[in-house]
Amino acid sequence: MDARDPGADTFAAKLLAGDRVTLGRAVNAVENDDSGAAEVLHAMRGHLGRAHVVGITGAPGAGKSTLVNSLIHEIRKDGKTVGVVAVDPSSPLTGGAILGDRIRMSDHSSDPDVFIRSVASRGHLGGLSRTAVRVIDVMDAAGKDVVIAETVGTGQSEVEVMQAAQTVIVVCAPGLGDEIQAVKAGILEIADILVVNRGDNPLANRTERDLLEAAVFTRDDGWTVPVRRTTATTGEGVAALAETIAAHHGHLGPERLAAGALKRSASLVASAARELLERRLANADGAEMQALAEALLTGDLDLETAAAKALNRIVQDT
Ligand SMILES: Nc1nc2c(ncn2[C@@H]2O[C@H](COP(=O)(O)OP(=O)(O)O)[C@@H](O)[C@H]2O)c(=O)[nH]1
Ligand SMILES: [Mg+2]
Repeated sequence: MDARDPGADTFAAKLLAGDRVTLGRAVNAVENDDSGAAEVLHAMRGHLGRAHVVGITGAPGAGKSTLVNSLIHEIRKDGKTVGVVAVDPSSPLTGGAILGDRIRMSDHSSDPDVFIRSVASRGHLGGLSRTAVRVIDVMDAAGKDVVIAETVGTGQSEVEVMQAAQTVIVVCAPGLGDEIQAVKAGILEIADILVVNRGDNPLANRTERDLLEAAVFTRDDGWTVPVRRTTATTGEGVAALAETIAAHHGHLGPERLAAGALKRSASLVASAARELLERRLANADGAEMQALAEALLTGDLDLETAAAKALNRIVQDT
């Protein structure tokens, strides 16, 4: 950017231009929900919804991080830029698994067009999924063409992160014995693409067959969920997977891609509204709140009515 451009040096301009240091700072601000977060959200306005958001989920040890590392190679061959958000709810303090993720994706640590960030459960007041989705948003606004979110496919927060993805990949691995459990748990239902990783394992054929029998179906929108086999450690099958991801992107088309971005935008609005409400509640008129509390105690009001009245009050105060 031209140094004489008055906007060139601003935080927002640097973020939107994909400046690495600024992107790192923006992600920190969003993660810590500190005073800089509002500036980041403001800067992102009008710049969301360009990235293809790809979710990768599956049991621990299935090879997701290794697969992401291989996938980045393929995506970079097309000249596209990549952001990765690795979500780990299981490592609150030590960050052991997170460290592992970083090592497995370390091929790309010197590539300026690849930005990788791990999000652990430590210290996220607003919830892990909200933080992760916001980090996805920041990477999108910073111009990453593809944003990959890796989660361990179990808890509610991971499901929420996958809902923010436009293409969901469920990774299974032979020998973990969880394919059928995954079907039962409904996790395969969210898959747009199924992957049998550890393709070098002798049991991979069997897993592939099981999945083809248990899980392949054609969606209402005409997409037949494919099963791809990969060996993440060698990269075998990963080019075909990258093509399948691109094919799903093409299948979605602009309207449904936009709908995915709209969903993330809606989640931003909802969480901002929740924060606003809590702040207002904390600052609400003491006497009025006390009157409602007394009415509840005496039985003049039931709890729901009292809450509705409190809500009305703080909304009127705008
Ligand atoms: N043999 C083999 N090992 C793999 C493959 N993919 C991953 N691994 C290994 O499996 C372990 C767990 O991989 P990781 O990517 O951390 O799994 P994640 O927990 O799903 O992210 C690591 O030691 C990887 O090197 C594969 O395709 N074949
Ligand atoms: Mg991992």
